[in-house]
Amino acid sequence: MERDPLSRLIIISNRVSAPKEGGAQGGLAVALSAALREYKGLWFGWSGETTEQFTGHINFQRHQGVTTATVDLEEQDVEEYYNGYANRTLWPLFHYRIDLAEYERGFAGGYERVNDRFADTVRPLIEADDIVWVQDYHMFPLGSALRKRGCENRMGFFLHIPWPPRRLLAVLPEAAELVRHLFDYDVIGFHTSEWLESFCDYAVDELGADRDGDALVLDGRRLLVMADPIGIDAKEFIAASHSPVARLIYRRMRDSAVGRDLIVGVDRLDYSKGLEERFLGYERFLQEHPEERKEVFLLQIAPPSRGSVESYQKIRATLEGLSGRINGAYADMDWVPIRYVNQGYPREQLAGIYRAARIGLVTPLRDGMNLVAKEYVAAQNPEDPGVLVLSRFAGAAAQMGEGALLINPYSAEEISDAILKALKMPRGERIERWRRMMDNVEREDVLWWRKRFTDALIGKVEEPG
Ligand code: GDG
Repeated sequence: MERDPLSRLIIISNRVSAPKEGGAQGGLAVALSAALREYKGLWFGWSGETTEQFTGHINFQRHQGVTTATVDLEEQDVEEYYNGYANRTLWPLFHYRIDLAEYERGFAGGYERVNDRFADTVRPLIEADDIVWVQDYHMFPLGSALRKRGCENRMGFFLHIPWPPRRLLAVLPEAAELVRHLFDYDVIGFHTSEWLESFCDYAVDELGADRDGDALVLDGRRLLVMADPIGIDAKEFIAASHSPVARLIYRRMRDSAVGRDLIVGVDRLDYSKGLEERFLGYERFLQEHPEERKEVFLLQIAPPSRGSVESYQKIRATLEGLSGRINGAYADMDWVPIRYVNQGYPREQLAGIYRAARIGLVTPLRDGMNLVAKEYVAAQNPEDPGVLVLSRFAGAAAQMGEGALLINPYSAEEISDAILKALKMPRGERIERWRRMMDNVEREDVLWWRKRFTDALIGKVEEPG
């Protein structure tokens, strides 16, 4: 089904990150910039800045073919909505960390207030034929708030993080209300069928929704549910890995490795990424295989994120302690087992680092998808690719499972065994495994993801009746 050429795409997400060279753009930002270049329309959200008094003033900008429209929020909004409900309540809970989730009415109230503010501000920008696509857990109630303001457009919602099992979600005081809000969208997308099934379980068992083929029906509202795994901009990333910058960094990494194998990890510094478990698994490997010790080193790139949230300060301190302890125990005058770096690198440099690495070590405890796993694959040399060691709890495992070495990140032994297996893997097997993953990375890229979602959204318009 072709979309109406007049309809624009309005993307709404918490943070709007205009395309830029380099810098640590998150997975979402990278994906959406690529999608928006294809469409007219705009990307609306929070500027990341604060203001004394919320005015709803919109700042329009245009960068590399993408129009952005951003608003500033008050300090209190940021505290309650962003640092509070989004990152201290929803993020931990949706990553199965009920031990870290905080439930405060003030957070929930701030979350609703900010979603109402977004709705008030963006509503006048939405024209009758526009398709509206809301992104992620900061904005669950936005569709509902827009409907209350008379918005009858096709509206879709995509969740970039896992959807927790029904009984975990029940811990959230506002769970039922949040899920009801989602029925004001026309389509909801998840990365995997696992997250989708958990959502359906909740809607059916707790709210009494009915399943009808690919849709759920509640109080007369029909919500199309789909698994739509996000990909990377594969062509762009392959090109990045052949750029002069990537080549230079590749050589620098190889020179500094002096014949040793590089194991690489790249993650926002977040407790969901299994960094502690990764270090412990690597430590286990060093303990169990003294003969391999000086043959490898781990480069962990972990740019800090959400530093004003206490659990993020804690994980940072834990990792500093752990890397210090492991380096203290095993380092020699000419070798350090872990290079732990708390800064981000431009994408082209990252591509060169991935390519130089014999192992990509990706060990989240839960992850909606995990784009680093796919970027690592895309950056490899087809003649001599590295091995992806991947957590079975990342959404990416559903697509990369045939080629990656899947591990349970809670088991230091499994991580250690997989590192050894990857180091010893013959070139033929490495190529065969990589090819399977690369086929998927190229086929199911970010354009494929976006098209499947917007097609589903538009398809609904043309449904009879
Ligand atoms: C959320 C979900 C889902 C990281 N360090 C640097 C850097 N990065 C880039 C990576 C990658 C992105 O950040 C991280 O994406 P992930 O997918 O791994 O993780 P989240 O940020 O948690 O993203 C996740 C994603 O949304 C999309 O739906 O996959 O499950 O949690 O692109 O390369 N980029 C640069 N320098 C760095 O140092 N340039």
